[in-house]
Amino acid sequence: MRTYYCGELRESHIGSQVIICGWVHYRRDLGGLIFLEIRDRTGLVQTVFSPQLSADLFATAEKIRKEFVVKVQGTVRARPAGTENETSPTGKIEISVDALDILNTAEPPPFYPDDNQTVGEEVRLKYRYLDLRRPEMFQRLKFRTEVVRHLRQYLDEHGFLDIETPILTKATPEGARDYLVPSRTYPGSFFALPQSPQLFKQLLMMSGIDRYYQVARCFRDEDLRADRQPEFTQLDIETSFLDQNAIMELMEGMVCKLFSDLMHVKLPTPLPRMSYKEAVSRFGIDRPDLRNPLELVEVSDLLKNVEFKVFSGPAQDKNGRVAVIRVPNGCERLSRKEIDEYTHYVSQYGAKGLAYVKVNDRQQGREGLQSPILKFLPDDVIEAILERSQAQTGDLLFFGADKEKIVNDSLAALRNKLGIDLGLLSSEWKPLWVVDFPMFQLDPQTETHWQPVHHPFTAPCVKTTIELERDPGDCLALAYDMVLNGTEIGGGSVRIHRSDIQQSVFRILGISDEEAKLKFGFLLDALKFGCPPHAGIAFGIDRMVMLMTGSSSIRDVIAFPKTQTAHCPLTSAPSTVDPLQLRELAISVKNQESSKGNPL
Ligand code: AMO
Ligand code: AMP
Repeated sequence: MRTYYCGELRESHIGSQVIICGWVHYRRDLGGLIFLEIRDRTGLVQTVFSPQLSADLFATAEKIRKEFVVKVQGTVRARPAGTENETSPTGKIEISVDALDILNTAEPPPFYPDDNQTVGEEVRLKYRYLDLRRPEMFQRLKFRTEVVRHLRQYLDEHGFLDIETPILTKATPEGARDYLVPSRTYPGSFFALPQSPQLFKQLLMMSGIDRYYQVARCFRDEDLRADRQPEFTQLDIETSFLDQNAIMELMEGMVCKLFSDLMHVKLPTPLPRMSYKEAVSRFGIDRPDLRNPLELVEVSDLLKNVEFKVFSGPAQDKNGRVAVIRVPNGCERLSRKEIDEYTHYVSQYGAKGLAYVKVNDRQQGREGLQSPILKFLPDDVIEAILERSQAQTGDLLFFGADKEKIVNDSLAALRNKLGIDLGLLSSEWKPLWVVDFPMFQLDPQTETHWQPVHHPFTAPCVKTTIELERDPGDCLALAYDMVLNGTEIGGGSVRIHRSDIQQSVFRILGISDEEAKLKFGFLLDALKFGCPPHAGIAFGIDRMVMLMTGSSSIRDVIAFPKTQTAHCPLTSAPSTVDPLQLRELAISVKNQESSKGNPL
């Protein structure tokens, strides 16, 4: 149909007869002349209709409206002097039109590709095909294609096989709820959509495949955030006979090459490594954003014996913590109102307050400080806190005191927010590996049951079940997360390849032998028939592309994402189904009222 894409035409084409196809992006009628800007995925080009050439053609052009789909034939010519557009790659030329076909008309759309700023995300997602006409959306999807192509190429060159695993499967525990699919042939039974291909990739190692990858769709029914979707894509990887260091090196080679090829960014090699313990102690979180210079400083030991119960209580509690964040020049950068706003902000994370100390003059000791809590603290403690936090004149100290989790969550969030609000983030890329995770953590609800920190197939550092069961809380895992600018982009582990260890982990997690057999019998069987040591990882492709394209939401790099409340405004999914369909599936919906409509 066409001879060129719109955005390809240049001065070198002057004099050529060309045919282009696309959407009418802009229409300008100057009475004597009509200008149509035609858009396709490569860009825009200006076309000109003059009544002298053909009255019919001019009459057709007059009928045209924005977003009509057209085919235009004409001759490329230089724009008259003074009318060039230096900002457009095609701005020096235009097409003098000889023939025009209207391939399709368009009603006025709810928004035009260039006025997206004024429409809300719900509307953008409802008319996603219009939203995707925007050049930046096209560029992101194109970049995503390139990312996936590069990753595949690296893995192909390193002997990996691309193997598909089932979508209709059994629960694959990754810590979220499952999306279930009812079976018609087995009434009352359900498939689960995979939270990840975890068990299948392990089975592939037991099959001797040795190196596997898959660009795999994963499904998790969990609370959504800017970097989480219920349906997302992993680059899923598994290898046999590689130890933790070997797989980490192979994977950082892949990520560094990707950044070098596509972003012209040289990431540090080897990537820095930090233990989970250090990350949580210094940043309150296991995915620290190292672009941010602020740190948490431990002061629990200094506050055990002070009168102020808000501090001494958590300082004496073995599950408590008191920590400080020092904000350089915080005295003048943060107003009283802003401090109150930060206090309110951390309350979402369970913090009961946010004590602060203004260091007006470091030389003057107590006299140089300003804070509602000073009266509760003795001189030596104050001095020790100032010393340890390296406070300087003009700095402001924020304090978190509570259960460890609350202090970590609230100060980590505060650190991130201060970093952004005060413009403290450096402009470098800051990747790291976080390693030496604990195997288990206590369920925050019951505080008595163990949960896996990764998934239950992750190998412990110890070699025997006796060591493992002696003190599960102390046991470290052979697990590693890749973190980039505060986002976890990948996570993996060495796997358990011995059935006694696997059974012991299930026992610690409170999964009885019968339940383990029922849920994971196939894995336990497979472990008995010659399972090689194996290790793997999965990268979140959407998250990587989000970071690489500088997008603020994962939804901007997915063609048809779900909203924050996990529905699709375009198709209105999820939606109710025909009662007949439910009957065939032997399903009756208990509460018709709540299931009546779709979520819109
Ligand atoms: P994990 O659960 O850490 O590990 O997931 C791996 C990576 O997938 C991405 N990710 C997500 N991206 C978007 N939306 C989500 N809801 C979401 N959840 C996870 C993250 C994360 O680092 N089977 C293991 C991997 C393994 O052990 O090999 C797993 O799925 O970038
Ligand atoms: P109060 O004695 O509750 O008035 O608190 C005195 C100061 O301590 C206020 O600035 C509170 O914001 C702060 N504060 C109270 N509870 C905590 C806490 N758990 N962690 C940090 N600061 C707190």
